[in-house]
Amino acid sequence: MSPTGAPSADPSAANAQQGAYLTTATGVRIGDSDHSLKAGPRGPTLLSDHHLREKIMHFDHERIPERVVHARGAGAHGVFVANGAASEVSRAAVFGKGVETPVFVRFSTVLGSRGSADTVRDTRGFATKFYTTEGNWDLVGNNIPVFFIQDGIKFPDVVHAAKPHPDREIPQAQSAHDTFWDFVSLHTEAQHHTLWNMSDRGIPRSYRTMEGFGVHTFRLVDADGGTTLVKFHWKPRLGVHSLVWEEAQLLGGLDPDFHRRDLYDAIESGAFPEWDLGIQTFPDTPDQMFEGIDLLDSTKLVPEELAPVQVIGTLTLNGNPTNFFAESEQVAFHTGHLVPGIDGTDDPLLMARNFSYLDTQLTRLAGPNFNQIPINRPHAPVNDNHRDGYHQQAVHGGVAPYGPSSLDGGCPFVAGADEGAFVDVPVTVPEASKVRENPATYDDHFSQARLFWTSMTPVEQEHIVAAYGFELGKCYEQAIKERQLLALANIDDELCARVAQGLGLPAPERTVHYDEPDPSPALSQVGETWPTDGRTVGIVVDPDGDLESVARLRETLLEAGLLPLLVGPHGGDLGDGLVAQRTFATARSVEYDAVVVAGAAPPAPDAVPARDTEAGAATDPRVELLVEECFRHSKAVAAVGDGRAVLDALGVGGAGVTTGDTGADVADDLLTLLSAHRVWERFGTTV
Ligand code: HDD
Repeated sequence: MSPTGAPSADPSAANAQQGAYLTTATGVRIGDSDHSLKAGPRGPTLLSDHHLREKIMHFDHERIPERVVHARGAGAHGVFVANGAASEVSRAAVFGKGVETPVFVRFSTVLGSRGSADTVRDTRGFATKFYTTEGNWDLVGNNIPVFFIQDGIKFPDVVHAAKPHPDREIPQAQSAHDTFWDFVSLHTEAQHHTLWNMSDRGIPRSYRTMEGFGVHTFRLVDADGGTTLVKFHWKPRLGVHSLVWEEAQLLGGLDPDFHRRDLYDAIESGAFPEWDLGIQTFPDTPDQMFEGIDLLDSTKLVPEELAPVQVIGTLTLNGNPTNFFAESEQVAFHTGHLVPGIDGTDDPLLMARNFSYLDTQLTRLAGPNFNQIPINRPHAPVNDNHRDGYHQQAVHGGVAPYGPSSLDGGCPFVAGADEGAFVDVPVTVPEASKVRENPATYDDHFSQARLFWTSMTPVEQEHIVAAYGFELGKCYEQAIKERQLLALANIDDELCARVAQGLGLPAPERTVHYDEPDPSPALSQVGETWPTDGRTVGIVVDPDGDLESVARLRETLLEAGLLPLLVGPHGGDLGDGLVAQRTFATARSVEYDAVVVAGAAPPAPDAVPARDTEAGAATDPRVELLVEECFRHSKAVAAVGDGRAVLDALGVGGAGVTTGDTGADVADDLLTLLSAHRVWERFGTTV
């Protein structure tokens, strides 16, 4: 069991940590693990020290290769409960009404190494392993519904272009460099995915506030063999929210583990993250097209306005890993891990993935037996005829690991469909010659990028323009910037002109023409309100101020499911039983969704250098920075009592700023502001 009482991999299964005494790997108790065996206290170390040899040998080999992509990530245990809505279109047991299936989910960035920062601009992985009664099903998705390439044969190209430059191995975990923009500007089918990366989706607020997508079209099979094409969507119950770019950059230094910490803390505190799983369904027609959209082209999405997402169940993450390496690092996902009732399609991207995910584990987990590692073990009984290989854990009985066999009672037997066998759908393959070609529908690289752009509100468009300005501004090669501007011209002339202006380059003319797509308002993150559970509020406390008001505000926020953190001029007791969780020295705005200045905040003794304000009585400069940053990042700002003078001195006011005599006066406003995530109008654009 994990510390939260939720299910996790059983450590005893790995024969680890049994008994109270320190032992060698072979179970011999050890009397001294701190001193090597030497010829006298100052003499040479003896080769006969078998414990030293074993301890150092094992340490020397602790590291395994990181994932070739998605190296940086964090996982959690949970449960998926189906509502039965998918049973009509799939016979999979996991979709049966009320069926509860244990899951392990791993979120990740794509580009960075294992130790890189969480908040970089990148696509996020959202991979789910369902331990169903019929075997493991892995839904290996991303937080962006489209991909850079249409054919998996180009995966090494896009990854080589996006990873750090091979000569200096910089920049780490960034797409803001020449080789990335060189590739995507030459290879224009990547423009749709790239536009999503440049939008707020590229810098999520939290793993808990990301959508997830299966990306490809999958094929569901019902009890009678009937088929339906589907796309999978994960919808976060807390809504889709993002950081702003400056926050993301600051967090890269101030808290590179921001997303990992957020996920762990939320689960630990019982604020279990939840997502609804939904499907868009399409008739399984021979052409596999829907409303003119090629369902086998993973650079295209199907707008929700054309095919609504139907909820088929809910995922709750309720258990943190007990051991990061054993679970989050060793978990191995594979798009070919399918169960009866869920099948793939001929999307050439998916086909290549079906090869790649098995193959990569041979290097990463050093052999073909990775499904025997505790986190990967199916909960369904396993009776395969695979034998031997590195790290074999099983002691197989019998003499006939082959079939057909007349020994061992002919066991194991193959099952029929009515006994739960995976039956391949007899899809008709069109008569064709072998070719290295794309269908003509794959030639449209821009219409859906434009669809995304025109679906954004002005404030979201502003963020996109700024993101391109940053990324291309980091490139050195003029020709690459110019080529990318041409791609932008083919998406939208205003987008192109605004980015070009920032780069100091002329905006090129559009060269590709296509029908104007209808916008999809469902793609925007702005305009709705969401639950505020788990939102973090920094409360700046003056130990000489109205502590009763602070205590009541803290209580109200806790009761509303938020996480109020008291920020004091010093650590420890602030008076009236209030204890500082942060100090002026350790607090920084990026940790909070809102800030409350609950009293005067004169410079603490460790403040250097204090800045005089017009009001004469200087505020601690770190509190000024806290307020200024929260304001600049369009977060809710509140002031109570003498805290109002701090805001006045800084000129902080207007939309999203609430003040009062006591905490009780600002609590409701704060909750309303937080439910909209940002004070959108403060970004300077009408939304
Ligand atoms: Fe992939 C890892 C998602 C295309 C090859 N991929 C990986 C992970 C996610 C995705 C979430 C991390 C899994 C984990 O947490 O362990 N990948 C995607 C999506 C794609 C996609 C949504 C397009 C729709 N991937 C893709 C292609 C290929 C790969 C086209 C190769 C042809 N992906 C891999 C891999 C990785 C991987 C090399 C690295 C580590 C691993 O598999 O286990 O096999």
